This record gives sequence, structure tokens and C-alpha cells, in this order.
Amino acid sequence: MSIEDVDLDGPRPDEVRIRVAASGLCHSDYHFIVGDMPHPLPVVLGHEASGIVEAVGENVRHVKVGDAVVSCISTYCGECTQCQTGHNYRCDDKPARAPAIGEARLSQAGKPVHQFGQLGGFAEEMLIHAHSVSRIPEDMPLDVACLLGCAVLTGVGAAIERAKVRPGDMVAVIGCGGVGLNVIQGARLAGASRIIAVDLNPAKLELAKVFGATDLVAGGDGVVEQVRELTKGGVDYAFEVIGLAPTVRQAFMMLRKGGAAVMVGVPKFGSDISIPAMPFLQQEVSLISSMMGSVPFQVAIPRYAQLYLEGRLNLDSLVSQRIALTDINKGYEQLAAGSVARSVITFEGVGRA
Ligand code: CND
Ligand code: ZN
Repeated sequence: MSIEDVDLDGPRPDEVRIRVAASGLCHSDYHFIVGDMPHPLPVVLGHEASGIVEAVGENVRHVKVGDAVVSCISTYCGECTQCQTGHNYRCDDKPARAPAIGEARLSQAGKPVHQFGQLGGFAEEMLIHAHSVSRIPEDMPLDVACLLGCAVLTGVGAAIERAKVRPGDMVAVIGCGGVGLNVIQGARLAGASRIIAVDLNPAKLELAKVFGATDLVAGGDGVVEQVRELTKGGVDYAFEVIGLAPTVRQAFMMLRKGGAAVMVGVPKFGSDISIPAMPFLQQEVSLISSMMGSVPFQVAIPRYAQLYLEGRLNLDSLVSQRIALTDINKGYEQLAAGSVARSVITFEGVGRA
């Protein structure tokens, strides 16, 4: 990534312009950096941002200038069947929220510049569709609030909204990065009796304890046997939060009868996953997936913010370091090396960040 100036055109009637306060380094952007997923170029990456509304288009009602907001990639149309049945995070008409061809919101020397997820949060300002932002409580600190837009929404939502973990359930979480740690605290909030954290990195396992893990297992071969042993027959829910076929299979293999493996990690574009057929049939287990917390973000983000303000959701320990935009490439090297949970870019003097 290089840091360059671009021109912003808008806001048009349904758009908002945000002064960015903080922006989290999520692994999803990294999939594009290394080419695991294709994207038209040039592109401004970043999708986990908080900031202050600077300008709104004439049709925008739910936020106004000066509001503190968090961005989310789950832009919705509000009119398709998915939106109308309460699943706007699966909106069928998301592309319609993108600017028309030839009308890019961002440009450089007259040439269009793309926005990852129609957002582009690694920047001082974002020009985005109004259905991509949620208002947050006034007293929410913006340098942790940004994490509500992806890591927290995705992780906590996977446990509570998708799996619907119940008090007493046993849970395993494979991959304890920024997203996985939030699956762990989502399961804790839901009352899980055992939460088994699995990661290759011992430091991540220590951190997992802070978020509510009751048992720690070093990743790699033998994980399935260890989890089955610890739980006397397997877990009710196993979450894969890395994006690799072998760990999806591990998640599936550590289920007890009737359990569900939840795929949260983003796989390499075009790759396959496989599961053994006989246990799938005989043990009535499921393999399901969860996108962006499986919940309308404008409902969930303010709720999770409130839980943070009440001391029930830990966002502070997710932030391993606050960095300047100029250190973004180093931040991603550290993410790839597994040495940080989340690095957060902060822009001085915006809101309370
Ligand atoms: P991050 O890189 O912070 O964490 C991944 C963790 O997995 C690290 O702690 C690694 O040490 C660990 N790990 C890697 N390989 C193994 C292994 N074989 N066994 C055990 N542990 C291992 O990533 P993140 O938390 O930011 O994101 C995790 C994934 O979730 C990633 O694929 C991202 O793109 C995806 C995601 C999905 C969604 C969604 O809506 N489904 C939303 N946001 C991100
Ligand atoms: Zn993300």
C-alpha cells in the first residue's frame, strides 16, 4: 500500500462523508493485499472505521453532521427479499448501492479509484453510502469503536446470532485473532460452560483467556482428539476463524452429535472445503457459515457499544497497538506474523480518538 491523495466527489443524495477517527487492520484486507482474493485496482482498502459525520446528502435521515458513527461493509438496499425478511447483511442488491459506472466517488487525476466494500477506511475521509454507517452512543471512545464495524460484529454475532449459543453449551474457537477473540467473548456472554481456544500462537491463547476461554489448545495435529477428550465427546459449536480448509475440517470433526461447525474465516478465492460423509449423516451435525455477524448491523453495533460501556464486552484488550497511517504496511506485517490482535490506525484530533 502507498499513501496518496485522491479527490472526493460528493456526497450525493444517499451518501455521507465521514472524517475518520480510527481504522482497524482486519485480516480481510490482507487477503486482497497478498492476492488471495481479486479486486479491481487502484483501491482504498479498510472497512473497520469510526469517525464523525462531516456532510450528508439530501435523502439521509438516520445520521446528521457531527454524529459519531461506525462503518460496516454490510451495505443494504432495504427493498430486496433478504432485506425485507430481516437479513439485510445478505442484501441481494448491494451493488446498486455502488456509484454508477463513470461516477466513482473517489478519483485520482480524473481516473476512478475503487473502495473496498464500497468503504475505503484507510484514509482521512470516507465518502460512502448512508446504508453503510451506524450511529454509536456519544460517550463511546472512537479508537475502540471502529472494531464494532467488523471484528466485534462478526465474532460476537457468529456466536450469538448465527450459532445461538445457549447457557451451558460447549464451544471451540479455532483461530484467536481479532475476530476469533470476539467469538470467544460472544460465547461467554451467551453463557457457554466451556470455551476452548485453539491457536498456533501461545500469545494468542493467553489473550483468549482474557476474553473468556476456559481451556487452551495449541493448534496443529491432534487438536480434534484433544478437544474431544476435554469435552468427553465433542463440542456443541466449533467456529473456524482463519479461512483454511484443514481447520474447517477440524472444526467439523470435533463436534458432538447434533453440533454445528460455523465457518467464519474467509477462504482463498476459488478454493474448496471437504468433510467426511459418514459422520455428517450419522451424527446429524451441520456445517454452517456466518457473514458479518448474521445480524442487521445498525441494530447490533449500538447494542454492542452499550455492552462495552457497561463493562460487559472487552474492546480495550483487542487493541494491541495504536499506529499512524504511515505505519500501515508494518502493521500488516505484524498481523501476518500473528504478533498482534488488532492494530488500530488513529487520526489525531478527530472526535475523542
Ligand atoms: P488474524 O490474522 O488476526 O487471526 C487469525 C488467527 O489464526 C491468528 O491468531 C493465527 O495465529 C491463527 N491461526 C492461523 N493458522 C492457524 C491454524 N492452522 N490453527 C490454529 N490457529 C491458526 O485474523 P482476523 O481475526 O482479523 O480474521 C480471521 C478471519 O476471519 C480472516 O480470514 C478474515 O478475513 C475473516 C473475516 C470474516 C468475516 C465474516 O463476515 N465471515 C468478517 N471479517 C473477517
Ligand atoms: Zn473485517
